[in-house]
Amino acid sequence: LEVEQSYIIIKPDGVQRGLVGEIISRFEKKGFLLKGLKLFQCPKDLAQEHYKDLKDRPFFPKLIDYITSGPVVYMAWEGDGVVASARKLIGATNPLQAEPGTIRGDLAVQTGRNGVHGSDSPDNGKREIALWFKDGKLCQWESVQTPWLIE
Ligand code: DAT
Ligand code: MG
Repeated sequence: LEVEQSYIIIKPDGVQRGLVGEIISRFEKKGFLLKGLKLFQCPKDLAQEHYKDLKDRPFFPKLIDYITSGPVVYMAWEGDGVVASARKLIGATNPLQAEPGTIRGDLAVQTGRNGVHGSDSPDNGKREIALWFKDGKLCQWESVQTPWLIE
């Protein structure tokens, strides 16, 4: 049986603002399993492919400029229900509407600088992980915490 995975990006503003540890910490402490991670400057063509569903939106060029403007940290996180749960941990797209306690609710003020990306469906999780982890290699490991998180 396949375990669900979500693709998460700490966007350039999150890296520049020194929030990498804070953001990773939210997913770690929740109890999801980190299966892949890289600090990386995203080229334009990859950004365009990643956000291809938004290519006709007026903000698309600015979104591509932003996501390629500096290094990002990208990750694959695993666990039952991780996609929907990560979206809740991240909060609403507009940080001013995001609930306190969420990453965007606590750490950001503008949609165009909302700090973090999370897959919106398990299928997109798969698609995005395949797109960014080109060699297809995630780290295969088990955490000693798992028996204390999952009965
Ligand atoms: P999310 O990142 O919450 O999944 P999305 O997939 O609809 O949101 O959009 C991707 C990113 O594009 C989003 O994080 C920020 C930017 N964006 C979305 N809607 C926008 C808008 N109306 N104006 C400016 N940027 C926007
Ligand atoms: Mg989205």
